Amino acid sequence: MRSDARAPNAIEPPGVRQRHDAGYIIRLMRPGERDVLLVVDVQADFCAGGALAVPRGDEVVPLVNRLARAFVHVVLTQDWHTPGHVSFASSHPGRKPFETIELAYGAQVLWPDHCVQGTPGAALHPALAIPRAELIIRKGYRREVDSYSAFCEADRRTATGLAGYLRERGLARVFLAGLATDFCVAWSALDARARGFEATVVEDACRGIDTGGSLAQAWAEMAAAGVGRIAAAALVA
Ligand code: VGL
Ligand code: ZN
Repeated sequence: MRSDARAPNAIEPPGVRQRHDAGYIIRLMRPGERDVLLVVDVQADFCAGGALAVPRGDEVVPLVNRLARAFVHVVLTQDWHTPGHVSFASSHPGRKPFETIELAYGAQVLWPDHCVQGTPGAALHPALAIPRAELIIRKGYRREVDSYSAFCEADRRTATGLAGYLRERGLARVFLAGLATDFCVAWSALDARARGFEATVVEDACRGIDTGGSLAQAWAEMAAAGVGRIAAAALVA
């Protein structure tokens, strides 16, 4: 990230520090009292050996742990589905994972069974070490409705309560890391913006699924919505 490459969504933090790194000047920012790290779905099923493994998903874990130590406030999310959940291909006879169907609330990508409540696959990744996390938001826990977003279920009406929590605590800037960039991270970032929060994706602390062009589409939608992008190096010195 070049210091002179002032992207439209670049962050102008108070107390900017700088680090010189291989010819680049990296603007460092120290997360403060109004900033929160939202760690999205770093769960066993989304990592190697899991039911819906995100390519190289495990790689984010050490970086997410380091990021979390740099933040005053950290919130985690957990994808948390019932058995027989509507987002599972196995719930729709004749359908296969990664196909899309139309449900009452709109298009739904079908997935392998994953993150079933209380199963080992739904647990946070065993190497995730964030003892200070203040809140864990579980989402997608109703059989008939999915929820990629940490803020709002796929019916686009039912709130998870996260926006209220952040507002009541004076947390205005949301930094996102975790899995998957093109689904739960992107939907959460977009919903954060729609609810009046600043949102910035820590790009190298996320990994995508990328099915049917979903990754490029997610980045385009996030850019259009004013979601910022930052490298972890700007936050962890
Ligand atoms: C996710 C697909 C299905 C995610 C959750 O965490 O991005 N993706 N459920
Ligand atoms: Zn899910």
